[in-house]
Amino acid sequence: MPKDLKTKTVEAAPAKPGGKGRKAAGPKAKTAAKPTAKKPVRTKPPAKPACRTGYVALVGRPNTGKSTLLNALIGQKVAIVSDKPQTTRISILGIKTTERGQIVFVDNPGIHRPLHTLNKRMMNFVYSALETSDAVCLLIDATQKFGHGDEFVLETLGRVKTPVFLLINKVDIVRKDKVLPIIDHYKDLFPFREIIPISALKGVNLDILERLILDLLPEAPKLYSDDEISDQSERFLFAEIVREKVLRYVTEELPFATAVYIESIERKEQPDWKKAGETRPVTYIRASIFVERDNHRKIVIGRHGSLVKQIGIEARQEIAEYIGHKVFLDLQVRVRERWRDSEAVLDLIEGQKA
Ligand SMILES: Nc1nc2c(ncn2[C@@H]2O[C@H](COP(=O)(O)OP(=O)(O)OP(=O)(O)O)[C@@H](O)[C@H]2O)c(=O)[nH]1
Ligand SMILES: [Mg+2]
Repeated sequence: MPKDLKTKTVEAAPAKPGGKGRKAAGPKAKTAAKPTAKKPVRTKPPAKPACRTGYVALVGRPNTGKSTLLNALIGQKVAIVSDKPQTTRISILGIKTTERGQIVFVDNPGIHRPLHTLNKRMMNFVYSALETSDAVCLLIDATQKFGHGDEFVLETLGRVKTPVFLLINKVDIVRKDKVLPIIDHYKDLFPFREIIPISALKGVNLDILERLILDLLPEAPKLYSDDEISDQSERFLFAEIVREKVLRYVTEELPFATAVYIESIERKEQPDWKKAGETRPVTYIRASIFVERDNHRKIVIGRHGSLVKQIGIEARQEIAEYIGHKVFLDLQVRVRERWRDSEAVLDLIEGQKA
């Protein structure tokens, strides 16, 4: 890969006050303007800065913190997060509207070598995000050693023609002296526009990232209204919330072999027993958790149904908080053999996003 020494690096920690950073204009400013004007001066209103808008793809190996970053940048939970790899399965938009413009972040599945049809579809989301975005943020995990997976990621980026930021994530849990060798290693591997150590979890350097992205986005009108934050439907979000709770409790093969399908969402008005004659909204949700084998089903159900009950409690609470009223959640665990290779099941699950 070409060497490019122009890659710029942002410091891990913000400059200390009084340190080496650029100083604000001091007393000099006082002497700058002499009141000499005799003629009336027509002051033009300052030109409104151009609105900058574009798509920014978040890519990287599974588990590097892309969805955590998306949520931190938007300031609200848009994508689910887990400590299991391959959590995100389809691209999700997070729309950030600021005074300077609109950044449409595209969270993606982690880059990996695909085995099942599900994984091929996941990678297709990554490829199309890379092709259609105005900039790319490649996240790496500062706690992980460079390996074959990272080589594969860099190969995948070979097709990218737009600026690529390298974000060294999770710097909150590595010693500062571990970050510099990572920067040194990566800057010779790809012509990154900038290399920025960040912590998606703690919000470190995200303001700098946002500013640098806006600097390079094209001047264009906004694509979404100011109050829109994502492109996903409520239905898809609810399915994802259930899946996030499943991922919290399952291990080994199961995180990869589980999918969630929302069968129905029904909103009803029910008599409010606190206020005579009035009603209150209640939402009834029926959801299926798909697994591939009967032993998977037994694990997800748990002893006397204890695990599926716990998953249901946590998902119901979060969904109720999101919609702001009472929710009933009916969860069924169903076996769908080899669903990861079934176009029909995959269509069903992806179709929930529309
Ligand atoms: N300490 C620390 N942990 C982080 C940070 N960012 C993410 N994590 C953790 O890393 C794990 C993976 O985070 P995700 O946001 O789901 O990662 P992802 O890249 O979206 O993963 P996939 O969707 O599987 O590709 C979770 O346990 C997060 O809490 C960070 O800045 N610091
Ligand atoms: Mg993710």
